[in-house]
Amino acid sequence: MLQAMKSLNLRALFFSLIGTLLFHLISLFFHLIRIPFPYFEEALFGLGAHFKHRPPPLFHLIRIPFSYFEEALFRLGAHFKHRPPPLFHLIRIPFSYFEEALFHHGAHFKHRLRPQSSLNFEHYMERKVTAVNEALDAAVPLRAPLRIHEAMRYSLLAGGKRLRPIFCIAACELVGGTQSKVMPIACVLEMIHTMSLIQDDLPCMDNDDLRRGKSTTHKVYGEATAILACDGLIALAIEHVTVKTEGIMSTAQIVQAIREIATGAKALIMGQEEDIRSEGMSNVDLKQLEFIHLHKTAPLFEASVVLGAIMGGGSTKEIEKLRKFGRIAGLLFQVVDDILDVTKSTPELGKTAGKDVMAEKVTYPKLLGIDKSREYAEELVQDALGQLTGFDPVRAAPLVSLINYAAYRQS
Ligand code: GRG
Repeated sequence: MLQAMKSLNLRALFFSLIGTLLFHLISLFFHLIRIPFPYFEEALFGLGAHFKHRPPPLFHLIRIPFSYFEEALFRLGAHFKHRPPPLFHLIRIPFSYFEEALFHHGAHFKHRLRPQSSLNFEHYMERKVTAVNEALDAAVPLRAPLRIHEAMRYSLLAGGKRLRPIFCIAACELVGGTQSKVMPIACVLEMIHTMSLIQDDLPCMDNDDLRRGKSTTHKVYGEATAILACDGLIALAIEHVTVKTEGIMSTAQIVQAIREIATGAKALIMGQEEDIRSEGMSNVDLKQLEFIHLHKTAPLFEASVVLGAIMGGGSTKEIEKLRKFGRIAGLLFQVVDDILDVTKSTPELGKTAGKDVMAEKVTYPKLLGIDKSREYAEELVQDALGQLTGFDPVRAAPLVSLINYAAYRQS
C-alpha cells in the first residue's frame, strides 16, 4: 500500500514537473514568437521603411529576428524598445521581406547572404572616392597663372559625392574593364559636372552662396574668374579625352566618347534653360518637369555609364541596357534632389535648402507631394535595377548599391 502511494506520488510529481516544464516551454515559445515581429516592424516603420511585398498572414506567425538584420538596423540608427535575448542571435535566416526594406533603405550588411551582397559599399565608396580625388588633384596642378588654377581646383576638389565618375568606373568594371583605364574619362565627367554647378550657382542663374558645404566659386573668386574656371574645366575635359587616353583608347572610342559628352552637354544646356524659364510659372505640368530633369541631370549620368561601358569593351546590347539604366539613375537622382531640397536643412545638404520653393521652381514634390514623389523614386529604383538583369550579379553589385544610395541618400 505504502509502495503504491509512493509510486503514485512520484508519478504525480513527475507529471506535475513535466506539466510545469511544458507550460513554461509553451509560454516561453509564445513569448519568443511574440517579441520579434513588433521588434523589427516597429524599428523599420520608425525608419520610414517601405515594404513592397508585405508577407501573407501565415508569415506573421514566423517572427524570427536575427543579428543579420539587427546589425543593419543599428547602422541605420534604429532604436529597439524590446531587444530579443541573445538566444535569437543563433537564428540567422534570410527573410526577403526585411532584407528588401533594409537594402532599399541604404542599409549595409557585413555578412550578406545573397551573392551580390558580399560588397561592402562603404569601403567601396571610400576607395573609389579616394582614387577619383587623387586623379582630379593630379589633373589640375597648381601653376601660373595661380588664380585661375586655384579657382578650378577650388571647385573641382571641393569634396563632392563623385557619383558620376563612380558610376562610370562601376559600369566599366561591370563589363570587364579596369579602373585605371577608365579613370581619365571618369575625371572628365566630374569636370563637366563641376563646371555646370559653378554656372548654376552664378547670380544670373540660381544665384547661390553655398555649394558642397563651401562658399560658391564666384563668391570666393568673383564672377569673371568663376566663368573662366568653367571654360578652363571644359578645355581640361577635352584635353583629357583626347590626350590622357592615348594608347588606352582607340580613335573610334575617342570619337564615340566625345560624341557622348557633347550630346550630354547639349542636353544639360537645354534642361537648364527650361529650368530657369519655368521659375515662377504656375502652369508647368509633369511632362515639362520630366523634360527638364531628363535634360538637366540624366544625360551626364547616362554618359557616365555609357562611357564606362565603352571603355570596358562592353557589347552594343550591354551599352544600350546601361544607357537606359544611367538615364533612369539620373532622373532618380534629380527627383531625390527635389525631395531633399524640401526635407533637409542647409547644413545637412551642404547647399542652400528650400531654394526651389524660394525660386518658385517646379519640382516633383510641388507637383506630386512628398509621398507620391517618394513612390515615384521607388518606381525608378525598380526600373533601374531591372536594367541590370542579365549581368553578373556580383559585378553588378556596385551599381545596385549606387542606385540605392542615390535613392536613399540623406544629402
Ligand atoms: C562639354 C563643350 C562642353 C560644354 C559644357 C554642360 C555645359 C556645357 C554647360 C552647363 C549648363 C548648366 C549650368 C547646367 C546645370 C546642370 C545642373 C544639374 C544644375 C544643378 O541643378 P539644380 O539647381 O541643383 O536643380 P542644385 O544642386 O543647385 O540644387
